[in-house]
Amino acid sequence: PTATVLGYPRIGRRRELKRAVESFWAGRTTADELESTALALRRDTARHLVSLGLDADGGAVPGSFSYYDQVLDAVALLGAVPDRFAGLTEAGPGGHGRLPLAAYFAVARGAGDAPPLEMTKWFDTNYHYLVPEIGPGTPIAFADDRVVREFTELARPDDGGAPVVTRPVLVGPVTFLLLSKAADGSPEGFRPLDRLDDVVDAYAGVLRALAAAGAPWVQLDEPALVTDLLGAGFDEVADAVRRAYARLATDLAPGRDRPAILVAAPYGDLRGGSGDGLALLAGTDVEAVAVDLVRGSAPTGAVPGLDSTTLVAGVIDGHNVWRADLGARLADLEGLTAAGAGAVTVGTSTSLLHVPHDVADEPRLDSALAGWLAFADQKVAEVVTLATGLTQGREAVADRLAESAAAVRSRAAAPGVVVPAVRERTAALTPEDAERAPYARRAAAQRERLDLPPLPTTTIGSFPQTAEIRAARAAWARGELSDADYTAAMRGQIAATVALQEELGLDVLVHGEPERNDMVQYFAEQLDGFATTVNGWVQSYGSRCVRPPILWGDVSRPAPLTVSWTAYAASLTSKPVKGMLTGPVTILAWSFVRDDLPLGETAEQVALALRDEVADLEASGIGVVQVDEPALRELLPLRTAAHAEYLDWSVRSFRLATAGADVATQVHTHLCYSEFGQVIGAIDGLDADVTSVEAARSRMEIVPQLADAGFGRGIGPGVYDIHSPRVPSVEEVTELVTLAAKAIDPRLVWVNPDCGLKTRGPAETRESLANLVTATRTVRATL
Ligand code: THG
Ligand code: ZN
Repeated sequence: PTATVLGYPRIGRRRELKRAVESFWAGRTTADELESTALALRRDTARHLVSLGLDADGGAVPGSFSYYDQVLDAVALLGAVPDRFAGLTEAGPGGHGRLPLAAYFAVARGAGDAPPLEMTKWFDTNYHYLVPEIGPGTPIAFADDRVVREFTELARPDDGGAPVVTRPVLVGPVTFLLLSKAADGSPEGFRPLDRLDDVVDAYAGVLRALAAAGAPWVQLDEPALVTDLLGAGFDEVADAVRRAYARLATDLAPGRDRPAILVAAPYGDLRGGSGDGLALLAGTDVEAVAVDLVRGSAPTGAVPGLDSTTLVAGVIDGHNVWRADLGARLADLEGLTAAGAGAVTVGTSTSLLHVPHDVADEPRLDSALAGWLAFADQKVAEVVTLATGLTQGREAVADRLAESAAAVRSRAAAPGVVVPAVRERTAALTPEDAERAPYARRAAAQRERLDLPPLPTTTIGSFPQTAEIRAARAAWARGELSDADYTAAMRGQIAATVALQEELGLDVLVHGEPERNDMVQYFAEQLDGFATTVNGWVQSYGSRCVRPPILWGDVSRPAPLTVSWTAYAASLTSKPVKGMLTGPVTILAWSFVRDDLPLGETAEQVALALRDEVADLEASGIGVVQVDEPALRELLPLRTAAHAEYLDWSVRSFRLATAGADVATQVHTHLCYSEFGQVIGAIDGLDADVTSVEAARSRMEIVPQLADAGFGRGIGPGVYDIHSPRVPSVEEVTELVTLAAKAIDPRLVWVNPDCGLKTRGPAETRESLANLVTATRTVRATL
């Protein structure tokens, strides 16, 4: 094929899959009903992609469906199920343990006492995958032929509709193992990659079965080649790739024993690390290599072996929503052909999983802005246009090139894209704007102002978002609830949350955030420079989705964002109330960011808007302000060489947001998703007075790490794992608080849950927080 995409959203344009899966979980539908809904969705999707211009018969349409997660799918394919779920498997083809649908979801979500696989961020995206647990004895075989069945269902449909010959997409064997962690109880020194030969053998079985079913192509995703963050150096990854693809590509006869193989290396630069990943792949016998030409660089000179390999040139951004400059991209493609690539296929830089379905589903977007955007469907059309231009010449697509050029021009000149007052303010910033007074002075002033007990207790900010709260917000959004009634409803919630915290005896209170749908969307809705969508859902994990705002212009704050809610809460209590803001890095990480301004500069603009909000909170009498940065780790570049620059602008933007605060104002921050190792220095660099972090599951592991790094400010390691409905006992919390107070100066320790309580139920929240306060009082008495 001359045009393809590396993957397509699977949740459905109206989140059909989410609804079907959640209804199965709730017991409202059977596994068979779920399977048939999913089949209909896969058929519609594949035929839709053909209608957008992808070939129906050559493997151009990706078979990238998943019920929950593509890494979990690989676990199921291999039957690589941790022991605690072994009882849920049944015998599949070849007698290996296969997961029925209910068991597949149990591995993702936990079952009874068996905790689910851990979840973590997928490369530098807001998508989360499930972390496989691989030990020396974990079963690994070709255990489940779902991928073959899904191919056959579309290639030979039984609904009388048009067939589509798809290209099944699997996580590649090397990446699968590098994303895995060693199963508990593995011997010292064991690494999942030690099981490469077993995984490759199983994949060989899959490829044989796909060839037998008539699949012309298979796609194996190996983004491990573009990152330095998976704990293996280039030489080790290269060695694994050579071994894996010698067995899969060389030993199996193409066409007979296997489909043609496309190895995809999305999310980064295949050539930008310590070795040349493109030359490595071109040197194997795989038929095609997909490179990310948005993040990565194109080959300029000859690459040995590339003349006999198809290059899938990822020139259309799968990670962002801007309409491409097609003329410029066509020039890039023409350059590739000139540089000696064999055949060139036009593709996306990554799967389109990370963008919403269709701009046409956004009736409320400003029409000029809509014209600058490309969601998944528009991107498929762009790829098809470029392929036509490449094979038939520019004249064949002259109209579409002209439209694209006009959109690019209109965007560059549009009001709001560049706002001189915003640019002047960032240009005038000085290093002092990012500096607060020395910590010792701040700490003394804050002690005097806040008068907190040792081991102060607090929460991370959000309280349970009950059905009642969500219904009120939705009714208001639909115009069915007046502003006054909505304000009254939210104030009622805030008053109840404040009363609850006083009753429980917490020391620093919050208002509970009933007015916020999402901690980024809430701010984006109120800041100039952002737009929000109605149907722009993107899968975050499993059935959960987010609607990332679109940051299209210079950012400013037309009016205070949070002050009225926080000040209302403060008016109800004599205890300190903490103002709650989302930090600049997280606002950027969870939005679609502009591609016409360096991220660091956009971060400065957001930081200054937040700085003004901090000042307004202070002016209304608020003495504690928290600026959350849960995504600090997520945006860490995949290449180590780029870390210093990133950490520099990200830390600076947080400091710009907070450094205007008075010495007596206590600045808090909050980080989640563990994996703090690479950002410990940056956590210190934020210079917050108090930092709360996720720590319960790792049993306070981060506290000694911070102590070793010389961290000397307030630290609140989470003592209550809010990802589970379990109520932690007083004994458990006592033990964790004691552990923390031994690992670092106890005068620095705060006691709080791991994260916000928005997803928890009211009853378990009350009970858990009561235990947290009781435990803290016990430990206080021993100090
Ligand atoms: N906001 C955004 N991104 C995030 C988080 C967030 N990424 C990381 C983490 N938190 C992901 N966690 C979640 C948790 C819950 C949901 C989504 C991501 C969720 N979504 C609702 C759903 O799919 O039903 C829809 C929410 C809505 O109505 O807006 O529950 O907090 N941006
Ligand atoms: Zn958190």
